[in-house]
Amino acid sequence: MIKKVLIANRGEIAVRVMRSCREMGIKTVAVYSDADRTSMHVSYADEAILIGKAPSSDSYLCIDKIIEAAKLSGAQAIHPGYGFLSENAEFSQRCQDEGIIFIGPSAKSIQSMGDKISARKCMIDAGVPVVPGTAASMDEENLLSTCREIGLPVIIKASAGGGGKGMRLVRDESELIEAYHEAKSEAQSSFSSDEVYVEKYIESPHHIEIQFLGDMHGNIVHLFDRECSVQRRHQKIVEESPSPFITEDVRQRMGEIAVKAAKSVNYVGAGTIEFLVDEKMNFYFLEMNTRLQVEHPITEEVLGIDLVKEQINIANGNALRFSQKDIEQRGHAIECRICAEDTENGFIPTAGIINSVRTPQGIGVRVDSFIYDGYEIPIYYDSMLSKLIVWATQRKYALERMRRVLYEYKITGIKTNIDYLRRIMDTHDFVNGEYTTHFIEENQKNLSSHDDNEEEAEKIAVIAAYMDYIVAKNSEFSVTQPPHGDQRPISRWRAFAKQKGVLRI
Ligand code: MV4
Repeated sequence: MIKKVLIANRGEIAVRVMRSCREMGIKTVAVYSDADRTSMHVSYADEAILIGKAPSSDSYLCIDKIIEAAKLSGAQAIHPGYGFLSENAEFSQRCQDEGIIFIGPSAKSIQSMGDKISARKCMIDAGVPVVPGTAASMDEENLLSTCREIGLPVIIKASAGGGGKGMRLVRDESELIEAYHEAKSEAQSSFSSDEVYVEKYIESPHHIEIQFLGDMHGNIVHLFDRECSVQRRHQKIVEESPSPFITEDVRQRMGEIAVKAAKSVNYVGAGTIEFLVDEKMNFYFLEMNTRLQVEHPITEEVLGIDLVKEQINIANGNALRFSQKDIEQRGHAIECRICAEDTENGFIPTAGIINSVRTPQGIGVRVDSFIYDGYEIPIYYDSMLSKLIVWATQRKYALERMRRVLYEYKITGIKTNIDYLRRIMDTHDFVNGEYTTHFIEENQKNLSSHDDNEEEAEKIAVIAAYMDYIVAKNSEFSVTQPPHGDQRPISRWRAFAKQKGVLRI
């Protein structure tokens, strides 16, 4: 029985994992870097161990230090979260060799799914539909003939890749050789492997994934779908469940295929199978993720299942606590990723001190976060600060709720993408649930901020006028500054509002 878990991660996911541990009566051990002394995951845990300098390579990616911390603290298990060592086969193996439970699949599973060519091969053998393409590493001699067989356009991908790196789209035969060499050299420098393969390019696909769980007794269940097509440069921004695109019939078939895929590799733990879904709702295996994913909460909200608890239950060697017929999607969930970034300046990450946080609350609202008033965001890690998750009985109500909580969320001191997310929630295609992976590029105009200035000026004018009225009526009333939002003095609001021509008094 696991009584103490070391969480080999930081940020919101470390806190998220600890919350489930606490409910289960399991002690938690945090590990942290120099830059994370004041991080929330450190204060939340029962114990915390400093493991090194700020760069991840000296701390959160250091297998030896994390194993040592587990031994020092007497933790029987390690939860890797997402990112960092979560899909590192060597780490999973080291845990096993040291007699520590890795809360995740075996090194073998991680390895075979990490290599995209071998993953494709596994899936073909299992009878899972994959994108038409090559079954082996691509060499230059067979390149042209293979691409003619598949038919243009094709996409060249790195076998060790994922997430868009080392990927090249080829629409014309004349571009083929150059794209091939570019993909190869990018793959080499990013992943130290220049193995590439070729797939038919699916135009305007949806990115839809199926969550599943497998135990050590051979039981596998799928946990339905998540629509993840709102992405920018292969970074997901918004996810929702169920997908507004697929029909019940396609959803059932995708679920069954996911179970078949997981069974064929004797999968143990929580995993996700990603599909590309074309306009005709044909779906093709894309990748299998062998970790708990950032967007897992929308599945939890729709199913009422705590995925971290299930992971721990599986790691304890217990059988799954439910069967497929017990699992039903109820209502609709949306997640927005709140990031410290400047959406007006190429989405560059913004560092600095958070002055204040007003966190949304209320029915159907969940905030997975690790920020607090006065917290300084280190420059060394991911820019994601929190995840805003809403649930409601229907999609349209979930959308209304998301708009409301994005309004309520106020983070001052640093720039965030909250206004950008609000614009996504107001974009026609998102509102109607009619979007593909091209949503962000197709809506760049709607999503840029120029409209906001007018709206803001109007609000400022109203506030300024109201303040004037109060001051005139009662000179004892002290007008200072609002606790949140615009921290400029009243005089500057007035000047700004006047300049905009919206203030008449
Ligand atoms: C594709 C594709 C179209 N056809 N493969 C992007 C990242 C990596 N996970 C796979 N990706 C894609 N693979 C074929 N055969 C289009 C994409 C793609 C994409 C996929 C999911 C979400 C967003 C995307 C944005 C651009 C391209």
